[in-house]
Amino acid sequence: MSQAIERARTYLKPHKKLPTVWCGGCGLGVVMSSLTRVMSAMGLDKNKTATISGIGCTGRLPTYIDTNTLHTTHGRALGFATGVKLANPELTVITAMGDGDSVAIGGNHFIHACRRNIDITAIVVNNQIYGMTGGQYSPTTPHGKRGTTAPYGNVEYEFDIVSLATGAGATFVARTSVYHVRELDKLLERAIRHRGFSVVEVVSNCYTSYGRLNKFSGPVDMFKWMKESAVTVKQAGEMSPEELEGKFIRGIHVEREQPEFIEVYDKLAEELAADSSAVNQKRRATIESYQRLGNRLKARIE
Ligand SMILES: Cc1ncc(C[n+]2csc(CCOP(=O)(O)OP(=O)(O)O)c2C)c(N)n1
Ligand code: SF4
Repeated sequence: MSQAIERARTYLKPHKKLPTVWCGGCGLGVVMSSLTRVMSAMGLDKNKTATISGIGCTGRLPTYIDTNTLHTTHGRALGFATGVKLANPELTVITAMGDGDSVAIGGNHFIHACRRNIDITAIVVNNQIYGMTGGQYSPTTPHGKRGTTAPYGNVEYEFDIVSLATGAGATFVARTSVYHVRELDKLLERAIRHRGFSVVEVVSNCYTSYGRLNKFSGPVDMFKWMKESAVTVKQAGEMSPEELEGKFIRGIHVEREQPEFIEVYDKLAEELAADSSAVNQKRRATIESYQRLGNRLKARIE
């Protein structure tokens, strides 16, 4: 075993039995090994790192990682992560969520975390289905594809997670797949280093609950699909919408600076504490504005 792999393995809990609970050929193992490689390459202090998930096959990921970990409720990884980060801003906080976890039941938390720009990294493993519960279609199941709840093909249209995160204001947004492992390592590291809310969508495969229903011959066939369907941001810039049909665009989509939520919050709190008269003035102004509103309403009623 190479030294790099040995170092990465130290980021796995020693008492956890391997192999994992995941099905053979599932992309989740690729995501976990990439994350541990990146953690070890960055030398992340395990005691100063928190890996947090909701529920689902992806939700099992932190249970193997040897940092502070939280396996929370479905759709609430980012809610818990926000609390953890606010309580201890020193921590590097990473969440791992499935597509259902992040943009179905957790959709509201997702868009507001993007908007808030809190320094958390969100890894969204998009296998295009509810894997754990047996293949119900999710918000990223492509139109026309089958799920157990869409036996004749999905009549809804799918979310584009990158566009959703971008529109909601995330300051780092990237996408790759479990086929593009080296890129995955690079993007995860870049996202973790980014100061603000970062999203890495990882297109993955669930042969058990999605592939079988959609005529893939096995997990390898799904990796082949990823290889053939991915185009880089640069290539996409030179392609027509027709040529981009059925493709996904990998690479960095957004990378920009914006003051981070906790920094802004702490600065404001400091300023207000330093100038208590400003607090009183603001309170007075608020009370007066409510009084004026009350008087106007009263006058209307009379
Ligand atoms: C509040 C609540 N609703 C529903 C469930 C059932 N449930 C467990 S996992 C899951 C879907 C998981 O799909 P996804 O988030 O895409 O993750 P994957 O398993 O594909 O990694 C659902 C609906 C639950 N555990 N809690
Ligand atoms: S059900 Fe799908 S997502 Fe879950 S472990 Fe199996 S292959 Fe992976």
